[in-house]
This record gives sequence, structure tokens and C-alpha cells, in this order.
Amino acid sequence: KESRAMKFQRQHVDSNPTNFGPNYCNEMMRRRQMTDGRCKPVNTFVHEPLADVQDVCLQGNVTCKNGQPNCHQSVSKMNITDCHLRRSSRYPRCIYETTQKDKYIIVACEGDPYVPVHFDDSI
Ligand code: PAX
Repeated sequence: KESRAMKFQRQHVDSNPTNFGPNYCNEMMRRRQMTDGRCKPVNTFVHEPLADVQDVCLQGNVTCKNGQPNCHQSVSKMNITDCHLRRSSRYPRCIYETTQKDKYIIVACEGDPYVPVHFDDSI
């Protein structure tokens, strides 16, 4: 079974995007299985080395949006892409807006090794 850590990598890490352009989210949300059964409404991909994303778990501790204490904010801005489902798009045709940004990421971490399992926000 896919672990929470592996699921985070599938959904949120794309270190070396090869297909960047206006269709990035439409392709990647499908390829990374976030359009099976429903269109996931919002999802962020981080374009940094996996080790750098995992290192965020050792960086500034912050409270998560849900009040849990296990969130961490990156010390550096990271290159990310936000995928937002278009309001007019209806399953099974999931159509996304692709927006590239440089922002600090906030992830929730768990386990031993302590690794990212949830993407909380970017600021
Ligand atoms: P998730 O299901 O929220 O969390 P996501 O991050 O890909 O998935 P399972 O066993 O899978 O249910 N976990 C936590 N979740 C939240 N908060 C804390 N502190 C926490 N600690 C552990 C994946 C697993 O992490 C566990 C949680 O129980 C899950 O375990 O965001 C909704 C989705 O949109 C993404 C992030 C979420 O997907 P919301 O509205 O809940 O914040 N998303 C959101 C994004 O990718 N980018 C964004 O900018 C925003 C705002």
C-alpha cells in the first residue's frame, strides 16, 4: 500500500518538470492520479529536489491550518505551481488553471524518519 509519505511525493513533488506550460496542471493532475473519481480542487507541485522538500520538516515549526502542531515552513522560497480547478469544469473533464510562483511552503510532517505527508499552504 502507498504510504502517506509516498502519496505526498506523488501529489506534490515534481523536481524537474519537462512539460511546463499552460497545460501543465491538466496533464500532471491526471498523470499523478488526482482526477480519478473526482477532480481534486486545489493542488500544489513543488519544483525543487526531493531532499530540499524533505528538509522543510527540520525547518521553522508553525501551527497547521487545522490547529495541529506538526507543520513546518521552508526557510527559503521555493518554485511551485498551483493548480486550481476551473469553476466551470465538471468531472470527468477536470480543467485547471496553472500558476507558477516563488513562495515559502508549509507542510505537515509525520513519522520516523520525519517526512512531509500533507501540503498545508504557501505564503
Ligand atoms: P491531505 O489529505 O490533506 O493530507 P494533501 O495535502 O495532498 O492531502 P490520510 O491518511 O491520507 O487521510 N496529516 C495532516 N493533514 C492536515 N494537517 C496536518 N497537520 C496533518 N498531519 C498529518 C494527507 C495526509 O496528511 C495527514 C492527513 O490526515 C492525511 O492522511 O487542503 C486540501 C488538500 O489540498 C491541498 C492540500 C490537501 O491535500 P486543506 O483544504 O485541507 O488545507 N492543497 C491546499 C495544496 O496542495 N495546495 C494549497 O495551496 C492548498 C491550500
